[in-house]
Amino acid sequence: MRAPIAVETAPKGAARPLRGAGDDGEDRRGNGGSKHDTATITKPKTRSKRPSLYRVLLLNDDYTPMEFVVLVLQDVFNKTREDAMRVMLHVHNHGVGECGIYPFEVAETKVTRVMDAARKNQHPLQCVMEKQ
Ligand code: TYC
Repeated sequence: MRAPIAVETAPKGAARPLRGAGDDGEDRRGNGGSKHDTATITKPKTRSKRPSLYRVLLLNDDYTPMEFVVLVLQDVFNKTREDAMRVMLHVHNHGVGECGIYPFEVAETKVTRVMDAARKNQHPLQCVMEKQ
């Protein structure tokens, strides 16, 4: 007759280590995840740079009606009637004036809209952009 083998058992509810010798590393969440799961955030190698800005300018001429210029400034550059009038008069008196400052593609679109409207209405109004 053999002697009974003593088996040491932890009391009910006692803490067990998460990972014991010989287990497979899977955690006990039952989702196949591992307690070694990691998320890696890599720092960009180059820093993102601020976009270059461009000034959009209106040029004076002797023929484009003042009212047309004011409407363009309101419509394309979202100016109030008062601001549009001020910019138009500045261009009229000084030959050139700033409508706004924008990233390249926005500036380009605004220049195109002004030039398209001028051509459509047969006015010689000129609008240009320059790197700030
Ligand atoms: N000089 C124009 C006139 O007397 C008005 C005008 C203002 C034209 C601004 C162009 O960008 C301009 N009718």
